[in-house]
Amino acid sequence: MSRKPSVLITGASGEIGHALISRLFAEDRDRPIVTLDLNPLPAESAAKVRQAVSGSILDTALLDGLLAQYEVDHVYHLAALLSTRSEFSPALAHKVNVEGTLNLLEFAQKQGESHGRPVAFFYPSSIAAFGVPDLDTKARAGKVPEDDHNVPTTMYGANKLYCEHLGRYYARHYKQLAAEAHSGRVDFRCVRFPGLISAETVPSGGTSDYAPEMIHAAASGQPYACFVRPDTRIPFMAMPDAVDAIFRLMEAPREKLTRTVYNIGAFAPSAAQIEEVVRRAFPRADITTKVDEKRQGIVDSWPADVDDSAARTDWGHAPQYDFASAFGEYLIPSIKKRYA
Ligand code: AKB
Repeated sequence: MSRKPSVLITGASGEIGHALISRLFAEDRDRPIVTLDLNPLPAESAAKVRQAVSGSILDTALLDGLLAQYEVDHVYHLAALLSTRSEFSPALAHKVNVEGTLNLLEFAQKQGESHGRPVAFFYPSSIAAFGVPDLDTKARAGKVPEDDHNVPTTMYGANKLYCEHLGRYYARHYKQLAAEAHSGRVDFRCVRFPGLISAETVPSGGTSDYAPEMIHAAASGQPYACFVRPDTRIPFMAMPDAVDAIFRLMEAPREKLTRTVYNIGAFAPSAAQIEEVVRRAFPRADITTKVDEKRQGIVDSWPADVDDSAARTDWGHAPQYDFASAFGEYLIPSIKKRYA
């Protein structure tokens, strides 16, 4: 039982969770962190949290138990089935991605009602929320703003887009016909992440995974067949900048935020450009291209880049790494050390 203001992270065993726990722990060791994931937390993360709960975000009894046990005022709801995985099990994806998010929003609403303060709720949406109809439109669209091309083709993208709206509903319109005001208990803050690349972990189940897979395979001496055409382009970001964006958004004064959902970008290389830097760093890399037309179709429906001017203006989004420094100063040196 902890009545100290606490943090709840779902999906904490995933890529973002790993980096987020390290940063939250480094910033404030006294703030209890509770995690919820089906998979066990890696030992390094487990050492930094108050309680690592093994369980599902669909288990409302478990969530009610956490509600009684902790005074949560920050939720980072990272649990999700990613885009490729979701296409193989769309109904399960809907359950986890939508019903799971609804459960967490309800949890945050109840927490806010019980301790009387708004619960800051971070939700990672994705460039998958976009759906660009064809490659000509993608080339013409350039940096796409948040409210354009919101017609995703994937179950994951549809889930993310809908949950963005659910979050806005809880933050601004919850039970709008009730006699007493109920909204405002959930302070919903969301970014649409581009593809993320971490030096420490390899993602699984996503469709932007070709970039991290290529570099980790090259560093570990494994052959890699890239599943998209060399000219394929979507935005990417180095993991430290993703975590930095989460912190900046969560720390921003509420009155500065003009939206609940923000695009964020950093760099937008083609697959050929990624392959070139990877080959330069690992001259013996065995990289080939074997296009998977279906996964290619998904990546082609995502924008080549995003307009993140609102994030830069409202809460100071300022990624430290561009394409050259993300690889040259962060990914390649750290990954070389990791696989040495
Ligand atoms: C995926 O590929 O599904 C994710 C994403 C772009 O949200 N990495």
